[in-house]
Amino acid sequence: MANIRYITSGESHGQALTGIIEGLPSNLQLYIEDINKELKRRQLGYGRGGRMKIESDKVSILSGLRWGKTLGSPLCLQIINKDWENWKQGMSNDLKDVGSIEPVTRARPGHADLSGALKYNHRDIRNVLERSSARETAMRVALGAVARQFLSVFGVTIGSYVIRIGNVEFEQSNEILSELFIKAEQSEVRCPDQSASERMKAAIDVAKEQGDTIGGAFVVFASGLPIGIGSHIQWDRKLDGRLAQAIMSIQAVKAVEFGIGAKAGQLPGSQVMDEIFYDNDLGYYRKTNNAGGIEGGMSNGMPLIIQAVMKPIPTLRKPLSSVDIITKEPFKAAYERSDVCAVPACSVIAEAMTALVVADGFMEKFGGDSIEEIVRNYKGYVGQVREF
Ligand code: EPS
Repeated sequence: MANIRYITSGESHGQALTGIIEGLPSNLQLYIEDINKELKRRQLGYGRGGRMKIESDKVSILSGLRWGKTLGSPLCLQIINKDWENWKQGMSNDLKDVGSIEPVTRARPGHADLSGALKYNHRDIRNVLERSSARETAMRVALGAVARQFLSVFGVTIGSYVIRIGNVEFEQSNEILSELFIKAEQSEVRCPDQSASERMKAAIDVAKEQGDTIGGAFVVFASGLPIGIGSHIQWDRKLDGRLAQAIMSIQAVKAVEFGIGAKAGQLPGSQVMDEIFYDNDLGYYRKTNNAGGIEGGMSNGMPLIIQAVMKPIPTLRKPLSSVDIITKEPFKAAYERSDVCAVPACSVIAEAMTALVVADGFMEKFGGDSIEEIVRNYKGYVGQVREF
């Protein structure tokens, strides 16, 4: 059903990540520097491990773009893994390199390792972990950056901020989303509040000292959506369902909520619904946004507010019990290189996934093969709603 389709390939220590995205209109101006800017945002964040010192992700566009504008044909994106230099034999596609590095046989709890090895019949867990690694999300951010540039034509902006690391919370107020975002961009943990940021960094330091890892939660928002992206008429057209799947698919995400989310189950209906008002200038409007901008599976004109939870990264320096898949002997897992906390990066990835879903919803609603045609359709519809 998707109007915009995309797929990624690539192993964490392989040659490159690639992505193909199809269904975008022609004549859309794309700025590669803006894609690279998003890639850089994903690489930041207090608590990342040694790998981020090796990589500095840059995208190349191999097809679908001519003289800065899309052709309407599939775009092919590529990000080279710099770490590949250190893995040329270990991750080679040539039979002659068989056995050049030791197989990984010790399954890490909380990873795809054990289920993946059994399902795909691999005696070397590296064949699983190389793809299950969150390295793959670099390409999703690049694809999302393309979707963002499409959405910016219609004034849609997407941002995020971190609200929790471990037990340290940022108390949310009614501050304007764009201002929260500007402050988050200045924080090493992407939290809008300076004192909470310091406490979050301290919590990451404690986890690191203890050989442990730490998770958290963040908010993703999208402003400027017209009313009616997504639909109530069928389960798989609902915008919240589509966003939930997209964000839940990010490695280590364990919960996705809209608006007040789980709290809605604890309050009476009178305190949950957003009452409707009308003003000659504003049209229909709400004073609250408990629904997070979606009612009946459709955008309702209020900003989309999504909250998501990331579990702690499962690669720990602190030993955990597991079993060797060859000898079946118990062992204590111990790994050197890993991120301690990737919640700030995860929020940037969730922005990208949100952009891809919303762009897909735009293509569904406004159709068209060229950007000019879509803009015409968009303006016609927005005018219709205004005059309703
Ligand atoms: C990851 C482990 C670490 C992270 C990696 C995800 O990589 P390595 O095993 O090479 O040290 O740095 O994240 C990235 C490479 C990235 O670009 O985000 C894992 O096991 O998922």
